[in-house]
Amino acid sequence: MDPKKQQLRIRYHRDFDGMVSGAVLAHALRKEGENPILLSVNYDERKNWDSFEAGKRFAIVDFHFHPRAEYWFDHHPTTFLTDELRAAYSPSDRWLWDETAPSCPPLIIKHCEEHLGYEAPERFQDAARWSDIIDAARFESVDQAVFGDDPALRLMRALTASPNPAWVDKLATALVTESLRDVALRSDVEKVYDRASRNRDKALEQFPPTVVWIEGGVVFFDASSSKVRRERFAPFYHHPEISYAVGVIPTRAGFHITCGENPWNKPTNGVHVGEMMEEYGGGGHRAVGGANPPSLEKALELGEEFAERIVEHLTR
Ligand SMILES: [Mn+2]
Repeated sequence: MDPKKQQLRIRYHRDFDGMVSGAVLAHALRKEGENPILLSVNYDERKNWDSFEAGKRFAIVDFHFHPRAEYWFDHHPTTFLTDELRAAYSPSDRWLWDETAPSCPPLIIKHCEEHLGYEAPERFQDAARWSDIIDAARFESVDQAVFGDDPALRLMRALTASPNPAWVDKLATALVTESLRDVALRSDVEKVYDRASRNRDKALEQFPPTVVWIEGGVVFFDASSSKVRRERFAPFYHHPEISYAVGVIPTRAGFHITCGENPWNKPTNGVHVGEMMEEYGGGGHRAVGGANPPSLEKALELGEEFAERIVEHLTR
């Protein structure tokens, strides 16, 4: 490695597929003489996106496009923060966006194989398969999603109780050279996983009293209290017969309407959640979306209206 060359910083989205994406790219770039450092990205950093990592050499994976990124890979449809940024992107041997990809690591592996002559070890193929399952909620059952304890699922769960971002950087760095199993067996991971599992149990317990009504394949819940812990799949765990869960949850700044389709009981005549949410100033994908009304009162009113509209659609 050229000693005068700055160390490349791989900035990754702080979730399972983002962490694996960072590890894969770091491993692939070793052949190019790089010895990258892995650092997760904060959503807050989007505020001064123009000056992001100014004067540094960096790559971004599983997060917003940046024109100064030496390497950039993402699969999020919302990756471009402005139209100018959208116009600055075209696929190259260092950049790739594929919004049809269920998760980011498989696209990095394929791209590095095609453009860098990289050969990904089996442990990354394994991690990439799990990334697709986790990011696209392709779990075989709600039980696997909530209680699954394969190494990948233990890491996914542990991330929900991560003590600080530096800890996640440590795990991502370990994944450059170790398998999911080895990393999942670390004693610090076990400890955090146990704490995360207790949080999950508490969240499952706290869900039923938040239910406002269940009707026509839809549950509407009010989890706006900051005392209620949240488990994304709790509605489908408690009510496997429903097709949609609509609820109100707190955010740092206010309140959020969330709507998700039940991955294990998909309706035959479903709605496009993201497009419907656009009518409420929000957005999302076909199966999941959300919006941020200005007040709790508004969130509850519009959330309930949203849920009623789905009932009408499903039962008509
Ligand atoms: Mn991600």
